[in-house]
Amino acid sequence: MLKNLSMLGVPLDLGQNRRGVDMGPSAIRYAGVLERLQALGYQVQDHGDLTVPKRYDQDIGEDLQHLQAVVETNRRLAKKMDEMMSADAFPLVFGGDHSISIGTLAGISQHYQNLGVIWYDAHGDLNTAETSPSGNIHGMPLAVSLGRGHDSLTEIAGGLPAIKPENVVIIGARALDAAEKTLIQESGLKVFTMHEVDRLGMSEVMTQTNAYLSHCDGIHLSLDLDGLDPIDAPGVGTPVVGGLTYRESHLAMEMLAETTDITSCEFVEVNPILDEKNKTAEAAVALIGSLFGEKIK
Ligand code: 6HN
Ligand code: MN
Ligand code: MN
Ligand code: MN
Repeated sequence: MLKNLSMLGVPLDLGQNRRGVDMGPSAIRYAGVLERLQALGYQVQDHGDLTVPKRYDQDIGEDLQHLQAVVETNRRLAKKMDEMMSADAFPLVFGGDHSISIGTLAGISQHYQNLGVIWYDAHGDLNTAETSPSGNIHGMPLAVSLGRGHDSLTEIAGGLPAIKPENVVIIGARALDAAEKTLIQESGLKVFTMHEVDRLGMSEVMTQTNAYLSHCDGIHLSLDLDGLDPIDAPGVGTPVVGGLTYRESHLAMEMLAETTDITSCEFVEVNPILDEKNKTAEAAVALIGSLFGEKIK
């Protein structure tokens, strides 16, 4: 892994409708992410937080809520990611809600032929305006990155899909909408639902994930904290019971550190207003520690 890291916060909360996730980057910084990475020997350049527009009253929209603000933020984020990649630093991004993946993947994917994506999440985030039960764009970023969705969202990656379906692995899914299940079947996305995690164990899931993505020339980890069980990560806007434990998640990060060459990552959906004493931000920072090579001995 590169020893130079570029850290960026994206305090966007308009991809969903619970306030507070815009404070995610602060909570993660407060939980000591910088010190943790420096102690591991990394040079970290903190780019601060991307400026995010306020809610536009005229931009509510029913099937694509706050579309204009989400598009504007992700356009600028894609540009920023591109700059960070060109400076040869490993990009580490903090959300904000998961709609920011539209911009991170749009910017990063330009630098690879075959970017792999590990989507660690309770959800598939595979909705479009037509299938979404909520109109919340944070339920759509994986679909958009695969080239499906409203033009103003897919155009952020230049009109071509940022990623290919055969380069995606979803881990921890347990709340898939009907249309998301159909899309998974049709496009052949690799999914380790909680059922598979239970049957195989996290160790085998990570071994198979590594083998599945071995042809990729870069691998982005998109970790939604709601992939974890709400007992371990209560500070999220869309919690789903029956999730990945803190220990399973640690093992996943440790195995990525040992065998899978992750080339960029983001930690999203930390909402300190819904949290218990910054527990979720602290879980995120502990997982970041493991991902970047922290060991028990
Ligand atoms: N997230 N599938 C639901 C929706 O509204 O589309 C929930 C999405 C949650 C998205 O947690 O990033
Ligand atoms: Mn999310
Ligand atoms: Mn989720
Ligand atoms: Mn998500």
